[in-house]
Amino acid sequence: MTGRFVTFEGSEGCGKTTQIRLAAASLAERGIPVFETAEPGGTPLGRRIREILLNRGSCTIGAEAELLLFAAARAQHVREIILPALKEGTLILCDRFADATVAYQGFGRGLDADFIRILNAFSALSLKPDMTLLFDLPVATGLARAQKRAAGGQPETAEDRFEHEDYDFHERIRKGYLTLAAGEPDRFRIIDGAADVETVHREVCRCLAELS
Ligand code: Z5A
Repeated sequence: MTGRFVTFEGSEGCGKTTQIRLAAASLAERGIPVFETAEPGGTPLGRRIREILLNRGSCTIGAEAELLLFAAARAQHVREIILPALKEGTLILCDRFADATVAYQGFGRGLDADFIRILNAFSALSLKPDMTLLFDLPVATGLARAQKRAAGGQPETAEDRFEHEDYDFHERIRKGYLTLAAGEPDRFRIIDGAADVETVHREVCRCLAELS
């Protein structure tokens, strides 16, 4: 039996982490076993890489090194966690995956798109999600949410690396995701991330129901 692999993607403050938790809880309530994971993270190595990426003050990380760190975390995550879980027939909900590398390091940082495609295929063993939910919302709305969250004293997240980037950087990421979605309409579902949490959750459930 093979499982299903669903990724949650979007730009800053899009609400995907909120939604992955709600989706996992509602699937579990219905007795559907689900495994929730995230990138970078998901393995001990991934969590250490995440700490390096989070720790903005500790050392300089150039765009190329940043790309390779995300790829290294993914290589371990796919081999150690994702593929074995898929082989067991698990439904995996993953907070960001290879599309984030194309959007952030490709469209955002301007690194070579062809090289990123090759690196993504290498690190992910060419694994593609069965479905990708893209939470799309205006950049200003997402950044305002992230600022509100930061002001609320929630712990620093990796997005701090990116939230100090200029507005155009975030616009490029949004455009990058929408370009990816347009190129693979069978895999992507675009969800209005600006709607309220309950409305977005209903839409997520409707999309996930397509998998059964
Ligand atoms: N990254 C990369 O560059 N390359 C890669 O290959 C990979 C990742 C895999 C991941 O860090 C960072 O790494 C990410 C891209 C980069 N940087 N950014 N941006 P992360 O996982 O820690 O950060 P994140 O991906 O941005 O996720 P997040 O911090 O969990 O944010 P979110 O998923 O977009 O949103 P949220 O936490 O669910 O919600 C944000 C706030 O808005 C929060 O206070 C919520 O309560 C609120 N919220 C959520 N939904 C709503 C709605 N519907 N209405 C109003 N308010 C809402």
